[in-house]
Amino acid sequence: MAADDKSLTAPHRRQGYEILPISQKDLATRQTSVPLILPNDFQYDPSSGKIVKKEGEKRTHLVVVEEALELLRDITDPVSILGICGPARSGKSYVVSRMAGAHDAFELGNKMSSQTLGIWMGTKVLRHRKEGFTTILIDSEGTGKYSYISRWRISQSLRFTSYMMLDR
Ligand SMILES: Nc1nc2c(ncn2[C@@H]2O[C@H](COP(=O)(O)OP(=O)(O)O)[C@@H](O)[C@H]2O)c(=O)[nH]1
Ligand SMILES: [Mg+2]
Repeated sequence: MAADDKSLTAPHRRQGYEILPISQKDLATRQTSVPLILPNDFQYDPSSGKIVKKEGEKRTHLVVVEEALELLRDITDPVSILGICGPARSGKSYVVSRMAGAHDAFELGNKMSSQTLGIWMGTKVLRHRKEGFTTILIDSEGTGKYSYISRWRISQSLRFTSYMMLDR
């Protein structure tokens, strides 16, 4: 769903926000969200927008996705982060998609297992017209029985990601 659906973006406008692309780079126009942090045994393929399992690689740590960092480097405004974390299948991706002014800016789950892997970033940001700051939207892998990553690691990664971005 395009972010210019008037009924989806009316609440943003009322609060003084506009929804803008995070960057003018092609990737930001082709995809509504991109992975920011992935487990090391997965790789991002920017041409398809999918993440691919690296066969034979053991999962040992999380890695930052360079293509997502490149988009962040284009922001010149002061930045705030709006991230969501919690149990799988609790509507996180749906809520953060609505924050982006769309129905499905972040992939929605229809299985019991977590649909979102690692930590993802929206390619649309909210910009407050008067205050002049940019809010980046972050979605995260659900925690719980079917999750790959523990709740602790997700919340730590989100905190660390926010810290890195705000400290630029
Ligand atoms: N009816 C309804 N469905 C919802 C709501 N929030 C999420 N869903 C649906 O529930 C499923 C899981 O939501 P998702 O956002 O992917 O959950 P996540 O795993 O926490 O990210 C999806 O099919 C959503 O469309 C809601 O408020 N109402
Ligand atoms: Mg999700």
